[in-house]
Amino acid sequence: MRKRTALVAFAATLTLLAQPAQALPQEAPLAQASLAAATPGIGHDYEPLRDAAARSGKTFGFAYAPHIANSDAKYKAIAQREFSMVTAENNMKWDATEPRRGQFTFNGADEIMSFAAANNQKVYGHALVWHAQMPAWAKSITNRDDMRKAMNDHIKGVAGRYKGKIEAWDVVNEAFEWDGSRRPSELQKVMGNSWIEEAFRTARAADPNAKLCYNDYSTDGINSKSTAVYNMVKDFKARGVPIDCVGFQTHLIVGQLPASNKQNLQRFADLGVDVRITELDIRIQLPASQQALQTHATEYGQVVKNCWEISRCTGVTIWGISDKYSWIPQVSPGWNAALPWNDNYSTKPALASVANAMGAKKNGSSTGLVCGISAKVGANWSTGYTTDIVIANKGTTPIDGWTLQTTLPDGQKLATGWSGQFTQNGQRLSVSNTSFNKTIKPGESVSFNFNTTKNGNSSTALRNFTVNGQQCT
Ligand code: G2I
Repeated sequence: MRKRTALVAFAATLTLLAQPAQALPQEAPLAQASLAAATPGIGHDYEPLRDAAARSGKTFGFAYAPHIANSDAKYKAIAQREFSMVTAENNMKWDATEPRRGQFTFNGADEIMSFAAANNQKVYGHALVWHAQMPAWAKSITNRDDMRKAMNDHIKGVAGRYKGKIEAWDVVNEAFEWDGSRRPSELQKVMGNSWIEEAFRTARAADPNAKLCYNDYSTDGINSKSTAVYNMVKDFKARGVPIDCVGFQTHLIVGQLPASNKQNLQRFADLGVDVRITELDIRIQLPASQQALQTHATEYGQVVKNCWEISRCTGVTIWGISDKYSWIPQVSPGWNAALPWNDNYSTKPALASVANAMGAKKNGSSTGLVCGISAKVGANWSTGYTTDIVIANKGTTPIDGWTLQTTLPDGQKLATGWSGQFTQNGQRLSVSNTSFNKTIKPGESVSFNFNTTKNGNSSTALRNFTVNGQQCT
């Protein structure tokens, strides 16, 4: 039994008020939430990288494949813990969402939206119009007006469905060649130069709140291709074509990060658009040497630093989590080791490099915050339950003001809380101190409780606890 303090006694008195109005079952089952169990195998002891990114006003994202999360608990745990933004690796593309003309299929895309909502993550939409993963029926259109209709109907169908819920859309992906000419795709050949701006105008009308981006690869330094994109963005801004952002995929080969990367991002930002690293990975020839892994780490850190030093850079998205599922070996046999987590989820030096570039704190060390959390289910009835939480200060300095965060099971809603200030955003619940339980002295603890409405989901297992952005031991 935890040592009781005056504060706990006070909170315990309030607990008596916390009984739900509904009739209680005879015996309330007890459940323990253990943080260690909630985040298996993350491979490092930094705070969640999303929390570090948030302190700089940035997001840290990843390319998400729902079928992997459904079969791999470590992938899912890292996906939930580390990232504040989700990009669909494949599920929002044209072939996935409109495999037959006019017949939209949103199963995978919807799954991504609900995963992101449950984990309080933003969604980066990828991609409305792209020459690859364009369904055969669309590729075979040869009439200009018909192609325009197909493209615009597709944009309206997909962007319209998720209107108001997408942070930013890659409206057009990969429309340029390395020499700065337009890629001779079916879109370009059938519609001519105006198709890109038409796509942006249609997207703006379909979802006026989403930021609209152009996204491409090998545009990471100043070169002919990035300059062609730059000139297009400049022209769009001058003529009032709606464009808000440019994505730099940043699929790199180790040792080849362009020296002009930051300068290139900055010149786009100076045009008045946001910039983002949208698909970062850095491939290495296998087996990866120690030296290659060091360069890999340095370059990962440098890319994050470059973004962090540009106020209009909204953040960094990495193209996957573990090498195990990376797209690289399919297209470049003999190459991989491209991500911060390897096949068995140990981390490479790149992870620490990214964490340090973001200013991430090691759990419990940098701020002196050493805490323990106990979460118990008190009353549990058919439509709701009470959770009693105790935060203990296990360190040597007082915790002066606290915010606890946790994730409620899907669909559940906070009903009423006691002895704290409660807010819910998606499934993420934040509880901050009141004036009377602000300070937790070393060796002492505070407690509070709240009722949750189940909304048909009987789970009582809360996940991903943090206090002041840090996990507790
Ligand atoms: O190619 C790397 C990326 C370049 N920028 C745009 C991104 O959208 C692109 O992502 C990749 C996905 O990571 C792959 O997962 O796009 C590929 C297709 O162009 C994706 O690969 C495809 C496979 O080629 C298919 O065989 C497979 O059916 O993924 C499909 C769905 O799993």
